[in-house]
Amino acid sequence: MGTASSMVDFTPWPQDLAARYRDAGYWIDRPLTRILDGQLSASGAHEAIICGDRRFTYADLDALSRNLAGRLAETGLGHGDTALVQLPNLAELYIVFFALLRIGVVPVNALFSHRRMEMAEYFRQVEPALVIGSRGHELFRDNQFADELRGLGAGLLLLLDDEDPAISLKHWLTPGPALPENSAPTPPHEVAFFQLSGGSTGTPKLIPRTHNDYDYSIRASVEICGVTAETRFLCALPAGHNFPLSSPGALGVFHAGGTVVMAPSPEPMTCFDLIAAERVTMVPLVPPAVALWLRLAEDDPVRREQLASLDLMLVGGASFAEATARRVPELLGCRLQQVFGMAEGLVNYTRLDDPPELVFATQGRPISPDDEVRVLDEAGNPVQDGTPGALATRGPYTFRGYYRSPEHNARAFDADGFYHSGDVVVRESGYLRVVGRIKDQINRGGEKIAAEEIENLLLRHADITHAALVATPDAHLGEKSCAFLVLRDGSEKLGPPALRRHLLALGIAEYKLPDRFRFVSALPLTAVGKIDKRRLRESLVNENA
Ligand code: OOB
Repeated sequence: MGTASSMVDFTPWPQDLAARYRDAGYWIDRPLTRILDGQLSASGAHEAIICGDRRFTYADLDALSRNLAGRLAETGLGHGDTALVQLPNLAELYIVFFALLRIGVVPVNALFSHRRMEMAEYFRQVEPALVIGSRGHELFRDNQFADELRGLGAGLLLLLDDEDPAISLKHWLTPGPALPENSAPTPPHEVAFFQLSGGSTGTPKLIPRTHNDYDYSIRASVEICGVTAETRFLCALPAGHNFPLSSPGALGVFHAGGTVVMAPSPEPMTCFDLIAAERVTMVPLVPPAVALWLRLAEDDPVRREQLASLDLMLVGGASFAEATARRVPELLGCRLQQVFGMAEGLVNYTRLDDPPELVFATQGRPISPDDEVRVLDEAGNPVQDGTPGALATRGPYTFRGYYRSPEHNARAFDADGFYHSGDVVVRESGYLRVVGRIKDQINRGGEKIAAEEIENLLLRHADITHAALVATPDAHLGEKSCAFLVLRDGSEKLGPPALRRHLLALGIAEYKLPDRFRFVSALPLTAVGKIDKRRLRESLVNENA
């Protein structure tokens, strides 16, 4: 268990920059829990979360998170401790988040689509004292995985919907021991929680986010996106992801005193019904979901009328075609705001008063005047505006290092502390367009897949000697993944079902399964002997032509 003096380690900002961010009023040295505290006096009775037929006021959200915090503190959990949390899109996700922040326990919010491989990896990295999951997830349906985690040192394991009160999260949310006087969030300049990196490496990386940096990105996003107490925000993307959490996200909505309406997924039928029933005004979506919404609205004028209250759609996470962007206001009757962000920090928005050509054709400009963005050529020199180059950035809410990953950090950051995101962008008059990618990642409709992670797992198959995962264009998802494989001489032919079974048995999330497989006698190499992924991608495009 943690002690008051222990802290979760992270790479801090240099003193001079930290001072600048404080002087400019970005870092205000308040914990993220003040997002709730701020609402209580003003609007405790106002609805904070609508989740199915359950409605939670700000007073409820406060009380429930205090109940849980009090019970957790009683077990000795506190500063220096971490938690691994995996919950679906339910109010409990926010309640647990605030409860943990209150007592200075640092959570990782795993995605609900994550399976054994991802959960075990996050567990290994943060060594959590507490795990919170759901019986609704295959991993926790029986007790095997839970027992394994206990064996590995998880002192406390709570499950959302368990019958045994000793481990039922529902029970832990009921009033119990009061929150001890001396319990408090971690200091504002220290780690509040971990964000998940989309990643491009063999193992998923964690991003320490401090109260100060995250809180600033939330407050500024609220301004930029016009969130108010009247905002009714539909959370249909995975709620722990940086986009629906903080850009401006549910936390931005709580900051402004508005209402978050939970949806299980962005599936349009359910979402349209929710929008009509709850008079939703704002929604963040990834491009493939927008395409589905457009199709439903176009096919069915009655459905389209359900969107009457919708005022603003934020679209981000993956490339969004200009032609599709233009159809959003036309067909859905709402305004559009493009978002180009990353869990590592930097978030760009088109502004609500921008002319249409910027809103439709760019991914916006950074939140902060102190977001420093460099667009670099292959030698690392700045390119002219209008020329594509690699994005590098530092600023008041862009992290300075992945958790316990010195080798990867040495590559991801340059000597000036700029984070190289692996995106290729074009900058004009301060606005960015995302035009490509140099990181070895597939962006499958906003869900990120690190090629190396999947390649390593494919290579664990006894019959596979070489593996390369590449992106292939897809009309619906933007990109899908294709695995090129070289099989051991004389091995039996391996079909896609057997390969998928192999990967699923290793416990990876289903979205990471290659959509296609191609068998080749050798992988093409570049002049320096690296796998020539460009050639592999081109061979797929030619195949489709
Ligand atoms: C968001 O965060 P992540 O961490 O899942 O992914 C970040 C990466 C970016 O580096 C970029 O490659 C891609 O996702 N991306 C976009 C994009 N927005 C993100 N690529 C093209 N166009 C866009 N608009 O995806 C995220 C975090 C906060 C807000 C919004 C998205």
